[in-house]
Amino acid sequence: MKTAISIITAGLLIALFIILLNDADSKEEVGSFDNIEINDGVQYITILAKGGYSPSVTNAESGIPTILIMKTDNTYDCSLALVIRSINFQEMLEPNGEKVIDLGTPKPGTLRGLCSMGMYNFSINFN
Ligand SMILES: [Cu+2]
Repeated sequence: MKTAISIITAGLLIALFIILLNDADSKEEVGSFDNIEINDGVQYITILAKGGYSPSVTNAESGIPTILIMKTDNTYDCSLALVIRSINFQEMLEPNGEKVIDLGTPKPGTLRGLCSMGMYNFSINFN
C-alpha cells in the first residue's frame, strides 16, 4: 500500500514538474514581449535602467496609446541621464522608482533612448 502511494505521489510530482516546465517554455516564447503589457487599450512598455537599458530592443505595437515606464533599481550610473530626442525628453531619473513617460499613440517606426553621453541606448520598434 505504501509503495502504491509513493508511486502515485511520484507520478503526480512528475506531472506537476512537466506542467511547470511547459509553462516556463511558453513564457520564453513571448520573451521579447514580456516587458509589454496591454491593459484597457493602453500599451505599457517597461525598460529597466541600470548599467544600461534592458531589454535593449523592444518590439511593440504602433497605433495604440502607449506609456513608457522607465524603471530604476538602485541605479547610480549614467543610465539615469535619459534622453529620448524624438519626444524632446531629457531628464535625470530617480535612482529608485518608475518614471512614467506618455508616448501618445506612436506611428510605425523606432524610438531610441540613450544616456546623455550616448554610451547606453535602447530602441523600441513600433510595428
Ligand atoms: Cu552614459
